[in-house]
Amino acid sequence: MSEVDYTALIPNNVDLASDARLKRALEAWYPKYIDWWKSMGPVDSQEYEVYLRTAVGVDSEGWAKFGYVKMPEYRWGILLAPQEEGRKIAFGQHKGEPVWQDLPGEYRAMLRRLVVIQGDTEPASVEQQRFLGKTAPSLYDMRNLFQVNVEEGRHLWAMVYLLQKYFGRDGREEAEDLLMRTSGDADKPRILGAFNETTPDWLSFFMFTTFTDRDGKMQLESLANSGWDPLARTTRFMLTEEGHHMFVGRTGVERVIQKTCEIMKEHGVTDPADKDAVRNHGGIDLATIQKKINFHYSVTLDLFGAEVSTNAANSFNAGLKGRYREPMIDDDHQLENDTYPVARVVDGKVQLVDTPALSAINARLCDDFMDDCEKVMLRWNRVFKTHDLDYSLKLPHRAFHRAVGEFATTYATDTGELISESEWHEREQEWLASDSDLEYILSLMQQETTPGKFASWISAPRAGINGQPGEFEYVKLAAA
Ligand code: BYC
Repeated sequence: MSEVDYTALIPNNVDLASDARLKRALEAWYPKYIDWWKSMGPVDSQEYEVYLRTAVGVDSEGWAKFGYVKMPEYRWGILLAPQEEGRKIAFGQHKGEPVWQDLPGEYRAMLRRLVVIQGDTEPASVEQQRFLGKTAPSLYDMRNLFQVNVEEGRHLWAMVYLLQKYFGRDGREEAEDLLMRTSGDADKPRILGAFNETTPDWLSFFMFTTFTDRDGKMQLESLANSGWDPLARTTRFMLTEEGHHMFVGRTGVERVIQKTCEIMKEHGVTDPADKDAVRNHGGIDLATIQKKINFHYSVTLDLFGAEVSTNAANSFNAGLKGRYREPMIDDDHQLENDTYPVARVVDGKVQLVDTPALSAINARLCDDFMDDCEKVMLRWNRVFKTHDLDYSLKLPHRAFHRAVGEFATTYATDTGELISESEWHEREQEWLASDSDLEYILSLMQQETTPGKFASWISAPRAGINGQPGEFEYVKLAAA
């Protein structure tokens, strides 16, 4: 079945109506989810009418419709990409065997862990972003934030469906726990580090959606080739929605850079290190933008786990989690005799070391992520060229500011020079925003609610959402 049943309480294309046990379990979870949304989702926004996209199908064309929706009434559905007839496992020791439609018992624990970790990030990001609507720089941006939030909510539904359908009582307990952990909570934090950081301002939000959502893309791409077909089909459809989240991030930062360049040009500011010259005109200086890149990129690199990992080797070997765009890689997809160059600390320097490829799966995915981020930097740096400004932003070195993996115990500059812990702490503010930088950014965060108007520190987007004109009222606050 690939038609989406929108008459049901939980829209779905998985024929939920014919599985009474599962339907009951999901319907019992629904009010708990709504309670969570109302208490942990976007604050004071329950009555806003938001111009949102809702998935109404799973075909690549025409899969979504746009319209005003109050967020608690959003149709969070369970949507799987269509099943591919005759699909075979594409990698690992089961390569060439038919994909599993049922849960492969021997891999139950590994799959449960992958699904729970993926599921945990979705509500975590909504929690991290819950106050941002209050300081949205425009109605356009507020709408984009809420769009990202409701779709992360849908991605939680996607994982909860897998847990409830395939993992019995354990799955139901895990589904409950996904609503019990809270981002940043001292006792019950979210599972992965970056999802316990705060997202206090919009520059952080745009950096998060650029970098951390891009980790989401990489991880979902790796799961989209899973030999466990329900996981592959679920994540494949999630990827359809993910593109917009990264667009919001990339173009958000681009618009901040654009505004800063305009201020610099207009007021004859030539020294990019002259913070005050830009700040005096309500913009965000380039040095601070660079520092925010350094933070969000490094924290996101940690999400790939240790570069050399038995967990990753096992899930690859089992055919559960592949590499980025696995089918397009030209090798035997089993990797038993291959090596992969992994950056490691040798003799006090960062060097590439040939490592068994199976254990270097995380390192490779992380490298692919870094390449993808370089493309984003090219886009951002193009803005300087169009303003004839001789400046470029850059990604920090992979060893910079790391808490997980090969570089967790070393201290490195933004260019990868290994230094002592004391020197790093002395120089930290060369690379990371200071409290006063962060306070300055916070001081700019004022809600702008006039349609078509934007805060002082960000320029207007090039085009509206779904072809809407500049003055379109993306969020109707009046009802609130
Ligand atoms: N923080 O062998 P290791 C997204 C744990 S984002 C805390 O190094 P492995 C989204 C690890 O759990 C994508 N703990 O790594 C974006 C393990 O603990 P246990 C989310 C960490 O397992 C924006 C131990 O360290 N999806 O969708 O190969 C908005 C050793 O693990 C961290 C996924 O990540 C950390 N950073 O890889 C919304 C996909 N890193 O089990 C959504 C599913 C590692 O020994 N998850 N640990 O107690 C995975 O594929 C893997 O679990 C990881 C870690 C890539 C996360």
